[in-house]
Amino acid sequence: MNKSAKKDLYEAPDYYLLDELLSEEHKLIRSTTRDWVKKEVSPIIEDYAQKAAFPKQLIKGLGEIGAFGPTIPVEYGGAGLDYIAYGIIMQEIERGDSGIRSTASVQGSLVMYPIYTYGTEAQRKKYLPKLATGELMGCFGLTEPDHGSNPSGMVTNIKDKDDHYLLNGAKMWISNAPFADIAVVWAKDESGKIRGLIVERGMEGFTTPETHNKWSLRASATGELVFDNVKIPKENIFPDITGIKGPLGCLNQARYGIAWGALGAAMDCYDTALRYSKERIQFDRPIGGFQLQQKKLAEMITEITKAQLLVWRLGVLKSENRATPEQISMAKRNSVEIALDIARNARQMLGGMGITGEYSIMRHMMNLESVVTYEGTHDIHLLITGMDVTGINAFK
Ligand code: TGC
Ligand code: FAD
Repeated sequence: MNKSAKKDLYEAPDYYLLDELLSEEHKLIRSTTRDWVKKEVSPIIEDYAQKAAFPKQLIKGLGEIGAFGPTIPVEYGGAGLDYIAYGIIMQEIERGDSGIRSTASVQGSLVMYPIYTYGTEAQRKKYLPKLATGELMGCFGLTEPDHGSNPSGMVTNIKDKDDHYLLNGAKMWISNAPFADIAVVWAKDESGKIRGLIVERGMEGFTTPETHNKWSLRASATGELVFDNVKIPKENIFPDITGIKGPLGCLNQARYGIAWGALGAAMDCYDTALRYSKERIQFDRPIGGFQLQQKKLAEMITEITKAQLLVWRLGVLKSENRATPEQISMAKRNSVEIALDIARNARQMLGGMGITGEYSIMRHMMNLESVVTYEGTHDIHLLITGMDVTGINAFK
């Protein structure tokens, strides 16, 4: 067995000197996050993934490194950073594990972002500072058992009962649900308009059964949200946003983070395979000396470099408020696709060792099967690009 297994020796590839595009602050944020991942995530993550448990003890540290709501203004407990910084944080965390990045994405992009963007001042003050530290954890309920890619068809509903709303329905595949203190939930009102509301754990009729037997994102907790005549105080609704553009607006934030994050997983797989290829001897030479293995490595670094440029440019556009949802879809889809390809090839390069938990590759590969599906499937993002370039809707 390779002696370096288990020890986190990660060195990030930067083939085109893209560090020169980053500010000193970006680099500082990156090294802080990278050090935290090496110290807190790498030593324990394989164990938690194997036993299919979420390492709750990481929540406090995630809050401390600014992973929860990095772009939310400081006055609400966020870090007030730009989108490159947010991307870098997601990249470094997912370099450790997609499930831990999921927790951060959901908290920042799918819970804090809608409360900040659509919420009342009272909702912002009540929830955001505690969400930023991890004192409160949130989840995001959009997907339903019969409405995944087509969330507009949702059947979860609210009825106006004068002094409160009555919420009924169910959400499925919800990250963080089993332990979340609050849920941002999307439901239809009597007129069929989609509304967003904040549901708190402890409200009567609200339960969050955990989803078991996942082969992917095993270190992330996934569950259902079940609403059986849950009384929601009127002050818990987002007042002005209606329609599917409300939740889709949040998805833009999270998909952007995934575009950077999946690249982190790809970079970890590449780095691991490169190191292994120089150490592993077969036929009296390092396997990295064989053309077939060099082809794999050369293609990996080419795709990583192209994707690094894509997400960097997207980050600039996003910081300038010029990134379109369609550009975000392209980057999410591309990063996850290349990450999955790289993980599969890197795994093969490690031979039998590649299937073990001694290395991170197989865990990344299995995690990425969720990442390619959630936040819009690979197909859905392709159709978004297709519609954007042709002007023709091929969804329905
Ligand atoms: P469509 O008719 O195309 O549009 C309706 C309205 O919405 C607007 N819109 C957007 N607004 C903001 N951002 C976007 N990305 C938007 N896309 C569309 C659109 O302009 C229109 O506005 P208006 O003013 O004219 O009303 O909507 P549709 O119902 O046909 O749906 C389109 C489609 C299929 C692309 C969309 O529904 C979709 O993206 N489906 C995929 C579902 C999805 O991504 N679910 C993710 C669930 S959350 C999750 O997976 C979290 S995992 C987290 C983790 O663990 O990291
Ligand atoms: P379906 O929509 O049933 O799709 C099945 C297949 O059909 C896919 O290949 C899809 O691409 C294809 N397809 C669908 N429509 C079309 C079309 N028009 N044209 C061509 N092909 C099509 N959701 C949340 O709300 N919150 C969360 O926190 C959350 N976390 C998740 C965590 C995990 C681990 C996973 C696996 C999912 C999570 N999701 C969450 C749900 C996720 O967003 C959905 O799984 C995803 O949107 C796809 O929906 P579906 O699984 O119902 O697949």
